[in-house]
Amino acid sequence: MLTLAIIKPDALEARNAGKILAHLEQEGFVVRAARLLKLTTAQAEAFYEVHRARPFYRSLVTFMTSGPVLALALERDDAVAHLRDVIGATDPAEAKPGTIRQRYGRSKEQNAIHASDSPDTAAREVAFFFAGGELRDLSPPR
Ligand code: 3AN
Repeated sequence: MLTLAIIKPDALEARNAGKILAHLEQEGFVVRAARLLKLTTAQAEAFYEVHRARPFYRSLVTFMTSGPVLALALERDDAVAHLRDVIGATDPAEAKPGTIRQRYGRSKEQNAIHASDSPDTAAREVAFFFAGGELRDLSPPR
């Protein structure tokens, strides 16, 4: 099963991307696709469309376009639920010890990493960043 993670601009700026990726691999996730990109305003608005009515929407779009992000398609058993556990609560101050957001998040907005919140969302979000052919073939190396 696949899910989508995004290492956010705050974590890349702090050079925490490698530590976060190591944490994810340690948790059994396999990287099926990865892309470093700077989101356009239109892309960030579309990605966070469900939050359009929320008071933090404009600020979130501004933050998510403030620097590069690293989008990751990750595979594991029960990937969606497990990744939500590994990242921790939205607010790093409330995230359990040892979670990625507790370790690397700065604030409720600048919280280091995004993870899809349901299997349906994961399918949509993986497709937002990656075409089917870009997902790495998991067959053993020849
Ligand atoms: P999560 O990322 O834990 O699923 P959501 O989906 O409620 O949380 O929010 C999406 C993103 O919006 C969060 N990752 C965070 O960057 C930002 N956000 C959520 N709540 C707030 C808030 N109260 N103030 C500022 N930013 C927020």
